[in-house]
Amino acid sequence: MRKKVIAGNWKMNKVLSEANGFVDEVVGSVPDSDQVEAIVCAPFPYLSSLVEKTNGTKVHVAAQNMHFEENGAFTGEVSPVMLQDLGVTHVVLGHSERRELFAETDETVNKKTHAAFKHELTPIVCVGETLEQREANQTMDHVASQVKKALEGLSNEQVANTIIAYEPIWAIGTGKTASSEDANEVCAHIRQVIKEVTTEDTSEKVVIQYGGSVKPSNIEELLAQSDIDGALVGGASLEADSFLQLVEAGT
Ligand code: G2H
Repeated sequence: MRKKVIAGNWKMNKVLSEANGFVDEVVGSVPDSDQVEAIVCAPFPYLSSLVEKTNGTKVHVAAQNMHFEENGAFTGEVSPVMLQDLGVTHVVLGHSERRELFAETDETVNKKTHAAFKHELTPIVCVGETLEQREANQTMDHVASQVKKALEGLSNEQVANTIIAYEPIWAIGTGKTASSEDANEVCAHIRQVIKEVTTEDTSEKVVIQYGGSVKPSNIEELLAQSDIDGALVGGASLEADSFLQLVEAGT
């Protein structure tokens, strides 16, 4: 039985006092359940403070990106060594906004998944199709290709510990959600692709999230699907009340 993983992706939002206030409110109220894991994906400047505040609680802290190199002349970048040193546990990789706006490629995502495991960070690898690709019936092939490339060269054990977030780009921040059946169909396909490149046992362990306009009113229906094991949530994760409702839905 896979646990549900609810990750709030704040993107480039909040100032430090708001980030701290959110976590202060949330840590005491997240359900004490082994069935659900709560993760806050915060901007780099807040990670240190949030790790300290969540120490010993059920809330995990994730970065929203990182470089694949450990150190060096990469002005403006943050390395996996730095994240590990801070006590960050997860890292979002290959979000469509990074792929579209910051030239992230399948190749760099793959380098980053390897770097994440090297530094004991759990990667949350984002994949998903554009509206054009969906309309051209390319969703399954495109997503399969992104998943295979992101996981290339990982051991089965590492794959089993990877979180995949399926986020159709046309559903991100638009208020449009894929129907729960459509989302599940793609998530099941992702599991099948993972099975083909690893083993059935490995594929059954992988947590596959859905992302794209998830909110308290649609989370239960999504989590009721056979292959949706959680959600990567943007807009609806910014308020503590809403985030807690989303986590509660996973219990
Ligand atoms: C998709 C999602 C979080 P939102 O990017 O990663 O954002 O829930 O606002 O669509």
